[in-house]
Amino acid sequence: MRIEAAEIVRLSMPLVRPFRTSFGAQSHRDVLLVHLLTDVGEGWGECAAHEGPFYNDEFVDASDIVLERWMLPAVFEMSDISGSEVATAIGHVKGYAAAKAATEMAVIDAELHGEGRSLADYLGGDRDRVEVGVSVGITDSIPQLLEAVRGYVDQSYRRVKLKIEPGWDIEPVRAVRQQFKDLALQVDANASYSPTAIGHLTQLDRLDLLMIEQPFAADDLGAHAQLSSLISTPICLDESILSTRSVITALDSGACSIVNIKVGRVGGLLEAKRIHDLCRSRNVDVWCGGMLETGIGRAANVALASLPGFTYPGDISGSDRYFEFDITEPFVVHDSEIDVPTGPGLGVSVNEAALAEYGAVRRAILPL
Ligand code: OSB
Ligand code: MG
Repeated sequence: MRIEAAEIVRLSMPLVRPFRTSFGAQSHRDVLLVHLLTDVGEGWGECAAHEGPFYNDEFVDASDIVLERWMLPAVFEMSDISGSEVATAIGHVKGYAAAKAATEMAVIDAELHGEGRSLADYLGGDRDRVEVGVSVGITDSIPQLLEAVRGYVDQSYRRVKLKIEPGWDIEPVRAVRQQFKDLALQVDANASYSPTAIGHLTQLDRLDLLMIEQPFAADDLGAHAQLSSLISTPICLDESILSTRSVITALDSGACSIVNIKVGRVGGLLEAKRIHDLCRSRNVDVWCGGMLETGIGRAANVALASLPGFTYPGDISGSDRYFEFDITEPFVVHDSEIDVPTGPGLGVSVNEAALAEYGAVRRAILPL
């Protein structure tokens, strides 16, 4: 397949409610899309990077530059490219996993349009619906948190993830647990604790949690292994997992027993699949993380989560949990599940009017 034209599309989408984590509060998503025209069809990819370098070191204006100057020209130069060759074609760029993932996603989407094949089928998905959950940000008070969780439970979500940080952990989580006895509950600290908090965090073990996600720094596998040895609640890693290599290191060091897979953190859908395959061969549970994606990135996440090793619900909520309106047909949650798209490629179409309503800025990158 040959790429004939590429554009970068940027837009800002207000969130229906601010999303607060240990690394800050966000009131909108600063979206970057890659749009390709090829000889077999068009393709879209979404870059999961956010406005600032606070979740990890990538941020969307940097992803934009790297895409324009190096990644898109590298794939454009190849007279014949397929999705499986993208990672190698742009592998000389260090880092920028979310920009890499967006490039690969757009190429795969175009390729699958040419074949009339769905992304779930291409990746090896084996179910029509996936179980999902919702990630609930830090609130100003426990009553506000209980009200937020109540709203999501009323919308049929059966699994809730609570964001925690030093000063917002045992008490709010215990309050939610006391009020929602049957809710599948887990917490995510986004690397906000120092290893000196290990003793404090062992108190979470009494709250019947599915898992504790990334309490310590991305490069501190030792602290995760230590906490893991003291409690029976599984530790899950997010920020620490950058590739199949880092999964092997993490598992071998005892730092985690569950892996959060995010396409934009590991450099693409195909590396995400390799991580899934590796974990499956070791009987390690995985689940699909989220980065507040639009319908484009969400379609990719849903397809990925349809693979058989995704044994916990994903951080893949309905479009209405994030945006007043999505830029594709909305993803809708029924009974804590989302249908896996069956159409070609990502299986969603981009609504050009919605892009315009969000004030999308489109820049032709190629041909120059
Ligand atoms: O750590 O999982 C995370 C959102 C932005 C950055 C990091 C994370 C998250 C979420 C939201 O938890 C998950 C979602 O997309 O709903
Ligand atoms: Mg996380």
